Amino acid sequence: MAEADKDTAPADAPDDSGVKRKRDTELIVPVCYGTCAYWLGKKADEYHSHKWTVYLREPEHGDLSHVISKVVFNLHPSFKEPTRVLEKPPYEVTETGWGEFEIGVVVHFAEDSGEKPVELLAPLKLHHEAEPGGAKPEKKDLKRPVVKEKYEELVFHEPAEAFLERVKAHKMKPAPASELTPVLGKRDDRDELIKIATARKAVAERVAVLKQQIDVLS
Ligand code: SLL
Repeated sequence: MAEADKDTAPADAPDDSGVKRKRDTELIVPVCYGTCAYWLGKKADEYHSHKWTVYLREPEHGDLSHVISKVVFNLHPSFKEPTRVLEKPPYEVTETGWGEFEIGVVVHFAEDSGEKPVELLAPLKLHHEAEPGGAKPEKKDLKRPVVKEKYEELVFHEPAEAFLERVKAHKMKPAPASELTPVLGKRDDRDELIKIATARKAVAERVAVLKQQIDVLS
């Protein structure tokens, strides 16, 4: 260990649950989640006008099963068995329906993280929105998928040491492909997301170093 800490608690001491945590450190895991919907056209009926998928993924389509133990999607109660549990990637649920609603996306983490689950909300979008000031969506637009995706960073503040070491040493493999992979792979904001993720990671690392320097000075 580098040097003794000036706080009363010894550095990297186990917390109440007995998990040894890495002080002054943040582990950031970026994810994208959202919905992708298609109008069923001729196949549409009153209660099934759209086919949609709700998903959570790694921005570069990597496999996050070393961090995530399961993802629970909470659908609207009008669906049969609305609680859907996905224990491995692709973390996706595909359904058909008629209406929009908010889907709860509860992310559970690997046992050794000692972290509580996190709930995200994915608003299901079935219809193209008219661009502000732009033309109304045309008939041909109905065939294009409606993708509503959000970018989020899962931030593990003072992560469990064993978890951190395991995640750092892990070589990410690609997630299994799904019907969504080609649709989302083509999205033009993908490059932008990767740039944001890389920049934020660099900022977080810099902040961690600065915090350490402040601790040494104080
Ligand atoms: C709305 N608050 O009124 C929303 C509810 C519910 C959508 C939307 C069920 C499909 C099925 C379905 O699409 N529910 O029964 O298979 O717009």
